Amino acid sequence: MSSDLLSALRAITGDGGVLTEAADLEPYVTDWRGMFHGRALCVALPRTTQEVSAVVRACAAAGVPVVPQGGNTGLSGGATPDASGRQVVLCLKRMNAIRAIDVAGETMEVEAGCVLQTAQQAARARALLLPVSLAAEGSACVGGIVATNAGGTNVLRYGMARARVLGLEVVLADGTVVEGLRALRKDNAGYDWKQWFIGTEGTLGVVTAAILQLAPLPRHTVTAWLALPSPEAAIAVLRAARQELGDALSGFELMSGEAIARVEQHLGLRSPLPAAPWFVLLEASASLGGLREAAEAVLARSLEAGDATDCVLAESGQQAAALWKLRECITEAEARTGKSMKHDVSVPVSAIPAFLAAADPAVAAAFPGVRINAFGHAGDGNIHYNVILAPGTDTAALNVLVHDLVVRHGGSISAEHGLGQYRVDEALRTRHAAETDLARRIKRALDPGGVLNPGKVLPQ
Ligand code: 2HG
Ligand code: ZN
Repeated sequence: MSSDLLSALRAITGDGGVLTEAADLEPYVTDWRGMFHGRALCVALPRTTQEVSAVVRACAAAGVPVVPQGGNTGLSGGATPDASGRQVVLCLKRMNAIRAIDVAGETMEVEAGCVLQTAQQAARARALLLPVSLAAEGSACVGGIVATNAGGTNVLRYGMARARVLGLEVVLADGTVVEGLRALRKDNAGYDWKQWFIGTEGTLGVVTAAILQLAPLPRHTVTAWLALPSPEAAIAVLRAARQELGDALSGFELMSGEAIARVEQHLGLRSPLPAAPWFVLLEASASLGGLREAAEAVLARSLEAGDATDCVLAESGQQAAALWKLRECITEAEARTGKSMKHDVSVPVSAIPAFLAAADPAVAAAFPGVRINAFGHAGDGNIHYNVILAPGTDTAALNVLVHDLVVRHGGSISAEHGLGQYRVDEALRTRHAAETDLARRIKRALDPGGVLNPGKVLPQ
């Protein structure tokens, strides 16, 4: 039976289109952090939408589940197959064309397997900005960015991946290709069905191509690094930045002093300011002038009010990149410190200080010896409240404690990393039953046979 399917998949995908050797499968059956391990019947690498459709149809006919995968940079195990060895990993990397860029319309049509950074560079070469930016952009693929509704560092200004998607091409669980590659800002002709495939992690369909809304490439950028006494102060600085910079404010990252100390210790980088309880990395960009003056006004106001105790403004692109490097290396420094539990949470921006004030002592009291690694995109309410474990930490109890506090502060247990397989149980526990029931009804309607990424987002 499985050899019939393998022959069919080989016939569909041509040379190099099916991998079965254990060594070849390894990079596709484990996530990049090494947290989730699975097995697979094979990896299929189609080259066209028609081949994706044929692969899905063949798998559905054989009753074999399909696990879509792009750059395999997710943090929730959404692209890792289960342990059965029966699932087919459907890797979209060979579908990587940038099909078209419409400069006047500020849109780009791109295939799912195109690396995000490649798409960003192609936009930049035409004086346009593809404003989805995240640490994994050198490997993450556009299809995964869409399918997981990725967030990142400029959501505050440009929204999550969802906000960039104008049109989609999708393969359904029965192999049907749904063609919705329309480059329209306004399209109210019925259900906006593309939303069903954005952020649903390949459980309702396989994204094969997208039309993305680009933005004008700003001519000027300012980047600042501030030392702060507290999260309350950070919210006051954010308010000042919104008043002085308005929509030009594109990034507002909050990092604990411990998070930056770990980056300095493990990666040999240096913060331009001495140790402080908290740091903020603030960025704004615009094409009109006056940006630097506005940023200086934010810093002056913040220093005067005591919300910032020290600050620097980058004097060059190189200095700005060094500041971003400090921020982007926090995940790696955390990994080098020890095993951690990730909590990708969001609360209303104004509730960030109260959430942290409640969570820090509660976690310290219940789990002696753990270290909290709190950082994130405070401008949009997303805190990565990661906890570096001590020997014997009860991780299930830790999740419950943190997530219950998140819910109590009006938050979500996944701001941007999605549920994958990692947070399915916690989502079930913390969401309203009617929300889960609605999701189940949609899953049943679009994938009655359970072909697409079973066990992800919803329990199997
Ligand atoms: C980031 O903001 C990523 O750098 C990773 O979302 C966060 O390591 C994490 O938990
Ligand atoms: Zn993040």
